[in-house]
Amino acid sequence: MTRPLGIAVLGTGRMGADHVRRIDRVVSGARVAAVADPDGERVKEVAAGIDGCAAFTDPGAALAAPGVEAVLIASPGPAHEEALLAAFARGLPVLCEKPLTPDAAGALRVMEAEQRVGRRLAQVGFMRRYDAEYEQLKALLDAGGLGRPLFLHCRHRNAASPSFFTTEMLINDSVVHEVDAARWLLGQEVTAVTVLSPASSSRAPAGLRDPQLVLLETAGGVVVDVEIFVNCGFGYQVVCEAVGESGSARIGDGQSMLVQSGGRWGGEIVQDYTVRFADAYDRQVRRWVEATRRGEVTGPSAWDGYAAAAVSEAGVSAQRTGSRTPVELAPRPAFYA
Ligand code: ISE
Repeated sequence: MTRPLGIAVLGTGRMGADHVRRIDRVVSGARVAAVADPDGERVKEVAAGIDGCAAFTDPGAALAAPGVEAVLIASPGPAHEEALLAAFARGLPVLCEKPLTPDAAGALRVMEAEQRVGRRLAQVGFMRRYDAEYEQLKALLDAGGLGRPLFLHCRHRNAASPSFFTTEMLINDSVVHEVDAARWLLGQEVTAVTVLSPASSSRAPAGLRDPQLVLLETAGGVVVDVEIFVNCGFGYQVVCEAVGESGSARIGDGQSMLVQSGGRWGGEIVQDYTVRFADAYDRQVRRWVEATRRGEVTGPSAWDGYAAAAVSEAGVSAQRTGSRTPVELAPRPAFYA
């Protein structure tokens, strides 16, 4: 293929608009052929200035638009299943923002539909797998550099949560990243989840239980603790320390310029995930475009999306009951081996 890959972007909110900009200006070999969003004004604004980009309020119309050969789904999680099934029906490869679906049953239906097509079409947007520091930590663990892993200590902090954020979303929208990162880094499934909630921060909007401590247990006996704090106020931080039998390694401390002046020293804390993970998002979309042009799917699969959704479901139940909750995972189909 010599001409650019025509992509339809579904959802032009914050992430969708960022992906449109990325495909249009950063990634070569691809172009935005269509965009769709229920907000008619917004979608027109996002399409304006992009050559040959059609704007729709109906996602189905965007998939059917001339020149569309692949789809990037960046609409809210509850809209993903319908969009994935519509893309599969047209045989279109998809990069779907996380979560694949908010619930495990929906993710199972997505896997079944993909298997009916008979070839892999979906990649899930777990972009941390494309972050340089995460890649380094994965390489170290895979090479046995820390010995057998025992713990992952994770911190995931957002400056502030959006107005629509719910207590459940702390798990299925935020901690879902640590769930995928833990599965990927360790090569092990998560088997049980426990959630502890301290008294909520006074910065948390009314009704939101924030922060929380989420404990994941894995099949190989690793314990992963995640502090999730989505209204920490001071910036965006994602830290992961792996502890093994022969050492530890930590990523995410941020390496901004160190300034010493006026009797003080310090640097800047990034405020946002689109900044902290900008390179990872670029690399993710670039590799997806390259693989799609070769007719391949190389990134996290619908199985990874399903496994993360199953852990999230156990996590939300653990939030409600306060009890340690086993993860119910269907057997992995050979299709996703
Ligand atoms: C958001 O959707 C993301 O994916 C961010 O990476 C995460 O930090 C944030 O908590 C989520 O709401």
